[in-house]
Amino acid sequence: MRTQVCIIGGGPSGLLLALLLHRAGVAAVVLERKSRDYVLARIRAGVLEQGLTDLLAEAGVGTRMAREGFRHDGTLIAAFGHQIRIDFQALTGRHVTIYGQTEVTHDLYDALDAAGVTVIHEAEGVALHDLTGAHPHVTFTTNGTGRRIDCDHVAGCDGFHGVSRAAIPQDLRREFEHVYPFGWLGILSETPPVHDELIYAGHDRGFALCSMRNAHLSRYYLQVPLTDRPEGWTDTAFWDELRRRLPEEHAQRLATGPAIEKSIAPLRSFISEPMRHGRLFLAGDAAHIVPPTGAKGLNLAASDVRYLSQALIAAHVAGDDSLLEGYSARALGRVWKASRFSWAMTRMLHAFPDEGPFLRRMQEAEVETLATSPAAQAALAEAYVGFPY
Ligand code: FAS
Ligand code: PHB
Repeated sequence: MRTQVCIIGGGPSGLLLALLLHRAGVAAVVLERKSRDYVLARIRAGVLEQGLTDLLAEAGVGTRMAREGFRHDGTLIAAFGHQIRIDFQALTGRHVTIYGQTEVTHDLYDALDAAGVTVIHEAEGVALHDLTGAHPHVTFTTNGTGRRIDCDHVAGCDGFHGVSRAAIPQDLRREFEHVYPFGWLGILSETPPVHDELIYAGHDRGFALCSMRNAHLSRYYLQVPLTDRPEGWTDTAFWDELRRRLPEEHAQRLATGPAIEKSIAPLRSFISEPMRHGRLFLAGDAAHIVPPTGAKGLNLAASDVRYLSQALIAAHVAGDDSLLEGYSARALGRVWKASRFSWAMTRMLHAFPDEGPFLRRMQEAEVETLATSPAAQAALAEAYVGFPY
């Protein structure tokens, strides 16, 4: 088989890239390790920056999102006795949209099916070859049969645990990592959200986040030790702990019910440079991971895909490789700024008992500053709604 761009990974990065390329007349094939059902069963991000919603609309997959997504003009930061509403609209003129990543993935799959773009599922043993030579190609197996795709470029959209990043020789990669000493226990419940906007709550007992998917589906998270397991938390224990970490007025209003999904995700900050090696270009979690405190993971995948799709289209349609040459530096510029924001939000609102009372007072001072400084609130709002592409 031959194509122009072979995309490794059928998550949001790979699927959106395939759709944008197809709409510009650039041929692409997506190789996904898992089944479609497995990919569609994942519960992940929920907050979409305007840059992402605009890109999805441009890709022709904005209709259901516009109908079912929720526009949020602000969020609540609750810590150290303060409740600070960050007014995105007043401070930046922009908003975010609440629409689950699962729904984005559904919409992308539907659009790719309608466009007739090939997505090969359960592709095993994907390997990248001749990335700096004249015949870049990808090999893999499906149902035990060895297969090969010859291509002009490879897009590594296969997430943190994929194979693409490792195809860049170790001595050419610079990796930056910070692992946080806790995880997030997340649940999904068929209950009305506790508040009409998200609540990011800091407490001596640990961080809590109140999010949602729609008026009848809530998403909650608790900071938990890395040694915890989801099965070690009963629903009752979860709800009781969430109430302890929320301001009283919200705790009293909390509607509880059975968890329909319960999982623990570790938190890390990770960036691998460069995001290019010969004919291979990385996008999304394949190149970087952020703690979800800033709601940036999916949104950074989107800006990578915007830049990479523009570069590949220029190369294949106009024969201009200049954007490909500049892709890694351009993408990393936005990645580092969003990574700093995600790290700062995590540091401000989580409990770090091993770091002693000085850090706790620094966190308190940061929240006090946020409560009293319009400039500090504007800086948080600017980063949260998303830096310009
Ligand atoms: P993805 O990991 O989504 O997709 C990569 C795809 O490549 C997967 O489908 C995988 O099966 C496939 N793949 C892997 N190896 C392969 C191989 N060798 N061959 C072929 N295919 C291969 N972000 C937020 O903003 N907010 C959140 O709340 C949030 N929660 C998260 C919770 C969890 C548990 C995780 C893991 C991530 C979370 N994220 C969150 C971040 C997440 O949304 C990512 O940023 C987003 O999925 C990035 O999309 P992709 O780059 O497409 O990577
Ligand atoms: C979510 O709804 O899953 C979510 C929202 C905001 C975050 C992280 C996760 O910062």
